[in-house]
Amino acid sequence: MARHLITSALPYINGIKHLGNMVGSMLPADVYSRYLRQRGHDVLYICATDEHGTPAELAAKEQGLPVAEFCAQAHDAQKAVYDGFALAFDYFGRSSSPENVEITQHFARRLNENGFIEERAIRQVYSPADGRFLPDRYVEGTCPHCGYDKARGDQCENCTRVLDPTDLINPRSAISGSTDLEVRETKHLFLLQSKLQHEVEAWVARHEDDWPQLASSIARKWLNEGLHDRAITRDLDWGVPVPADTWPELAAEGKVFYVWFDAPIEYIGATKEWADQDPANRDWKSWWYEADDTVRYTEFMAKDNVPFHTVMFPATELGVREPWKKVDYVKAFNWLTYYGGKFSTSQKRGVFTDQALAILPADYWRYFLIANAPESDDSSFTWEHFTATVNKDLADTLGNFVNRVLSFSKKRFGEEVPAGGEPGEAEAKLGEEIAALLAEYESHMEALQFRKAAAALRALWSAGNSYLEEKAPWLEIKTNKEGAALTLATAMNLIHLYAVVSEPFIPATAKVMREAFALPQDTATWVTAEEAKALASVPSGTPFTVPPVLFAKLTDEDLETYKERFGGEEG
Ligand code: B3M
Ligand code: ZN
Repeated sequence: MARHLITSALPYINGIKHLGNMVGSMLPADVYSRYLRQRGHDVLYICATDEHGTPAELAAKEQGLPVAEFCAQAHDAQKAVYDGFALAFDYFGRSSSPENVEITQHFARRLNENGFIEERAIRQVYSPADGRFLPDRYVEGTCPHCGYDKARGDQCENCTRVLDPTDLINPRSAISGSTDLEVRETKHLFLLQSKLQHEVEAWVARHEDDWPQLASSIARKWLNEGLHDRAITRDLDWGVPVPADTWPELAAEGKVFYVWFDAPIEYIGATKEWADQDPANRDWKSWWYEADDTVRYTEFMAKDNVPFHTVMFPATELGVREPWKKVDYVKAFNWLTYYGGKFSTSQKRGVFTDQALAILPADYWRYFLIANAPESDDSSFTWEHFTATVNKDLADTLGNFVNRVLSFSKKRFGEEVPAGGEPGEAEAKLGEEIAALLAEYESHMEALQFRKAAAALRALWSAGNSYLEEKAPWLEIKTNKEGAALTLATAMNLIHLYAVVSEPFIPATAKVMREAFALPQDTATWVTAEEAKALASVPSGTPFTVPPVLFAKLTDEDLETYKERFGGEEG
């Protein structure tokens, strides 16, 4: 049994996230965590809201709330949505926690002691109209690299280049819109990444061949550009305070750490938050400190977050000169687009996580999103594709199979799994096929290839339908009642197998399928190859019930309604 630490990129606190944000981080992390738990591994899945930085302040300002109050409310609102999607975090923390303040300040002190932090006077954008410096997203303007005119001061979301606010062309205040901006001198702490370049390069070189191409190519690109010293403090009212014991002047000026300095440290902070809930039984440090040989750490994120996770955070962890766990595997995703364009909160384009749950249960979304995850390339959400996939894969292939097997058997043999004769050639062939498909599914999951894993799961579901069509118990029963009983009993064992192996993707539906059978001690967490071949885990005589139809088919009217409400290709 291995110890698996899993983290997914921390969603910014500023509002309910759209489906694209979830499919590129939390959802695949949940599917993978569930799978590993079912395979018997010791798994800790950690995430949190990313509560500092300009996104938090701007969002709080918009709602006329103090930032701390806004963050508390927004954290709970996001957590409620993720609960609705059955994202089974071991802990979903808050980067504004005391634990994260403590660890972030510790990291900063250690970096300073080791000569990797330097105080520098820099010229920063100041807005007289707003009476304050404008760091990061407080400035918007045109990206000097790609010309995108809504680039933010910290990163251009169009070309993902990391920017400095003073780089922007035609800069304007994101608070007041004022273009009357000055550049004034102010002092900040710099993380001397340039001094860690070689160590980071050596570390990346040891891992990049294992990582998906998307992650390793972005890390390599950043390294080839050369690591620049980066300001890791800001003139903001909200954030992890610079500790006065080490930097009294900057602390007195109210400087806080840059959000991307403290956010990755919150992975550790949230693990301590988790342990602080039950200190007698939870050892947070064993997951992070001197854990290189005992823990495998996998991170999930979208491509724009890769630089921070493969270069800046490892540089920080290397610079503290303490044995903190660094990531082993970076599962990076491309973008989920909406009809090829970007999801947009402000332009109300796309489906947001709370809206999705309001129209359909989580499993419809979980399956579609993972089966079409933007792994090797961007993928586009369209209502046409969504409704077609739900109808074909979920309603017809899985749902219909379960319903017609259980309904027909109940009607003709009663409410217990019927006693059939000895399995014949068809059952032996089916067993071999199921075992082979299960092995394929497992290998894709172990390789974190979610689209391929979904395809293998779909093939498992389809194999049941093919068997049923081939045996046709509704005809078989006319001439061979015992044969029909065998067919139905075999199909019911498939349903139980589907319940076990589909759980990572569609946990609620998996539970319904499993609970259809009154198995006294149904503790199966996975299915061995032998059990897959035998298809006899649910013995004849086991009482069963027929659950409601697992997935409702979506109609053309549904499709038109969704497109009307959320915008379609013409939007
Ligand atoms: N809050 C997500 C984003 O860039 C960012 C991730 C932090 S992970 C430490 O949208
Ligand atoms: Zn750009």
